[in-house]
Amino acid sequence: MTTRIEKDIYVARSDMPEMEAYFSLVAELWESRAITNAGKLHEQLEQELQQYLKTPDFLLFANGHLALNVALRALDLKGEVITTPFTFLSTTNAIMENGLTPVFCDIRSDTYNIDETKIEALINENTCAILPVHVYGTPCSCTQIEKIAAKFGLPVIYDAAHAFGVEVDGKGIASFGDISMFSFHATKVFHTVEGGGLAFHNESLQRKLISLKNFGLTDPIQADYIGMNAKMSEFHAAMGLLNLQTIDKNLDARKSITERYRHNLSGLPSLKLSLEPTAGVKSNYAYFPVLIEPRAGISRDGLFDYLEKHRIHSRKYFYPLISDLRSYKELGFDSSNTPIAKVIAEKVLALPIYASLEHGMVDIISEHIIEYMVK
Ligand code: T4K
Repeated sequence: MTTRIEKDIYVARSDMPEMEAYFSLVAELWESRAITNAGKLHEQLEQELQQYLKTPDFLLFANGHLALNVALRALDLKGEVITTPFTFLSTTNAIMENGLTPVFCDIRSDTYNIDETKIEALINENTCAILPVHVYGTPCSCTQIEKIAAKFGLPVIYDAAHAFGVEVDGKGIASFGDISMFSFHATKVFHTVEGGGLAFHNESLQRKLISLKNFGLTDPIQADYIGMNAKMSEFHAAMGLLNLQTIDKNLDARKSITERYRHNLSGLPSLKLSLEPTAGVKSNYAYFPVLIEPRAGISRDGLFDYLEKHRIHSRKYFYPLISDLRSYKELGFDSSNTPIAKVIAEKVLALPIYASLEHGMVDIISEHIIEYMVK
């Protein structure tokens, strides 16, 4: 018998600052009426995030997707971009929206990130960039990827949407590659409701990135580029400033939830936990994915349905693979070229994790999983 769940439990739940603190921070906007276009709060958040992420340059955007789109546009790329099919649609849509062609590389079965040993075989005269994703916040094999990139003179743009606050040997995750994109969507470890950012260490990019997110304007009466509107408002920046005050406490809470799940679920037949962070990695515990090995009466979809019935809403992040989605399949993309990614996508399930998830509820979720898995 499992404990009855009285309210729905979702895969993520937005952290919210104290309501009064938010209202008092935005109150001045009624006076100033300067509510968007690089306002005061926006500038403050940009500076605080640049420090928190340990990156020399940092810019805020309206959301992670537009940030990635602008990053690709700023590099003036043409041709093929090597990336992973085990990601959210945003990654590859940003490539396509820039008139580029994604080339899917298979992933590693331990980290679910792009397999660096398979990148070089995909490089040809049309290759213009490598776009790896730190899936679930687990760092890619950055050093090896960058060695390959340097050998062929290719830029590396990391989709770090999941990797806010992750560090490797004391260095911010954005210290790798040419540009890293972070998502500050409501479902993320750190959020601004909607929002995103680009971290980079090539100062010459700054002017162009700022211009591209503001229609391409380079001064009030001149535009050097064809840009878009990807600016963050003051109301979003205010949410970010307050959420940044509690981020370390929230990351600690996520760590202890992760440990609780690991303790409850380790050794279960047919259920594989993901890798523990390797030495030197400061994780952000953004997601808690498990793999379900199918056997008689047990499957990932079966567990998903069972949990749904009991008001636990897990998610199949990232199933189907991008190359199996109709919009990509119709263009001729073929998931059989990435067999490991295909298998992982069919087995993976992301369990609920967010800072305010109580340990008692982690135990109840685990109880339901055990009830389903142990037959
Ligand atoms: N690259 C990667 C690798 C990404 O994963 C993403 C976004 C991006 C790029 C692009 O970044 P952004 O442009 O989004 O900044 C969600 C998010 O919308 C998306 O940001 C995220 N990745 C993706 C993995 O997940 P859904 O469709 O799963 O979200 P949704 O609405 O079903 O929400 C999941 C759960 O979160 C809900 O059941 C309840 C909770 N929730 C949701 C919302 C919207 C809240 O607690 N508060 C909320 O406001 O896409």
